[in-house]
Amino acid sequence: MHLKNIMNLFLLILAITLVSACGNSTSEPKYESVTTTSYKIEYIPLTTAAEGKTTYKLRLTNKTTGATVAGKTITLAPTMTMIPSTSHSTPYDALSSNGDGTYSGTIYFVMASIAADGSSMGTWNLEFTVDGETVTFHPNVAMAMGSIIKLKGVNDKIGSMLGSTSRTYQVFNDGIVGSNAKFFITAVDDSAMMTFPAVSVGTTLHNQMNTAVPVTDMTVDVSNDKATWTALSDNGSGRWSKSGLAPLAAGSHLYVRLTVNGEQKTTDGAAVGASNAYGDFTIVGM
Ligand SMILES: [Cu+2]
Repeated sequence: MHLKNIMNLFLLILAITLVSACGNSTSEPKYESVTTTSYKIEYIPLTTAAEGKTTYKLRLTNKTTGATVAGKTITLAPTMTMIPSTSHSTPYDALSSNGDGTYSGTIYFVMASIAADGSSMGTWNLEFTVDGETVTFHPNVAMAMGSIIKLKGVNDKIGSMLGSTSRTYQVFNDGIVGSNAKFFITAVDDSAMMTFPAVSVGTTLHNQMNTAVPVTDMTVDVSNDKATWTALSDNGSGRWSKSGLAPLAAGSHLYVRLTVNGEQKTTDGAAVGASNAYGDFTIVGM
């Protein structure tokens, strides 16, 4: 055989190998998994873990038999270990059993773990417990535009190492599509940033003296021009929504104004002024 023919044969074999490798990729991908005494637990991302709303599933199987295990209660305790030393939590929804051994969950990350330049800002620890057995996953959480707005209380404070600090409210993009806006709104409620209750009328917050502060009056307004404002409906449990808005095209802005118990929240915790009176979601194309 000529050298050229040998080369051609080699390329042909290489091509066949690549095609068959691609053919195999239709089988289910391997997910990150951890085993406990009784179970194998797989973490199945449904969206790329990122600042803001992130959805995922867990799959629970019997470690010995490989059978799927449905109907269990799996609890979550998320914490971010910050560089250098502090730590905090983030809001999340309870996991629900899908009946087939998978469990669906949503985490609303208040912070990315990877900076825009790729450097690490800390580590997220997603600690799941089932039947007293605990596993921890550490997904990298990317930055994401248009995923979260943070607004601060002015006289609305929580405790801190310095005595008190402005309470931060998180307005999460829970679905801004077409002419519909859905938000999930939470607030920090303790000095260690470990509790993030969902905020609606009826929620009880706590001030810097740990005195209960019931939310008796709350409005969430949106605008695309900062002139005409439309109020969202309070669906309870921190879920706010409005349909029939002016079309929310990619690249446009949706301004958000938040008032709780008569106090309008601001981007910096200072009194309402010309530039700090509202948050701004930049609409990202889907
Ligand atoms: Cu953090």
